[in-house]
Amino acid sequence: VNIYVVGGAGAGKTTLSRRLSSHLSCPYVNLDPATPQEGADFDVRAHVRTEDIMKQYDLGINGALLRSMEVISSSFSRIADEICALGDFKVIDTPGQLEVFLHGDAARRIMEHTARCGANVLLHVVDASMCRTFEGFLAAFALTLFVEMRLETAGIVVFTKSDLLAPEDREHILTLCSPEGFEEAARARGNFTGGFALSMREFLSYLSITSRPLLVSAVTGEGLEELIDLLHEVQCSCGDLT
Ligand SMILES: Nc1nc2c(ncn2[C@@H]2O[C@H](COP(=O)(O)OP(=O)(O)O)[C@@H](O)[C@H]2O)c(=O)[nH]1
Ligand SMILES: [Mg+2]
Repeated sequence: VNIYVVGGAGAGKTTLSRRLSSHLSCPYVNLDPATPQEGADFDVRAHVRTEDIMKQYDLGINGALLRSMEVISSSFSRIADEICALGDFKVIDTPGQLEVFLHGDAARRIMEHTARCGANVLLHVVDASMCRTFEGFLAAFALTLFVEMRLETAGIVVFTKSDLLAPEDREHILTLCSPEGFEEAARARGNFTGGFALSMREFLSYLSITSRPLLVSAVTGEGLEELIDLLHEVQCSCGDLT
């Protein structure tokens, strides 16, 4: 299983990737060309380093990040082969900013290639604090759908930093993950947000959050065992996340 950990900047991708790889005793892969990662079993920075691209092409950080992804794309098969050579389970950390990973075709080309050596799974990391309001939850939900569509891969949604949630926020998030709770919250809005939510509710069933809402904390370890069980199930069922 190739576990691609994706999500917004600062959502907790690297922290969770590191914990998962140590729990599963499996390789940790760094696909972020801008961030050095000590002791990674494969580091894309062996191929491209964003700080070098900045100098070489006289680019700012954003331009250099996008250019870095183009360089990655041009050597995708070598990178994917090296990742595949690492074994069965591997945790693959992605660039800090989600849109960098989604830019161009680097991610899709690598993922298409690694699908030959195991099922690809997206672990979509969402900062739980973003989902304390219905609007925030809806935005996270829409973003997840967008990412799964863009990468043509099904995912597991993980709400991170659960240790920072107040008990009532935790309850609220779990309620919104149920189709009934979601619909009730949408109907209570009744404006643009409510209408949008109701038109989207059918898609909720495509995401893992309805059947298995996972609140995870890298600090307390909450939800980690459950997440690992789910990943093992994915391995046994060859990628079926339901
Ligand atoms: N309280 C708390 N902080 C976390 C947790 N996971 C990550 N963080 C912190 O959030 C920040 C961003 O984490 P990082 O893994 O680098 O995010 P990334 O940009 O998605 O890779 C760091 O300061 C982490 O220490 C968590 O479960 N609980
Ligand atoms: Mg990171």
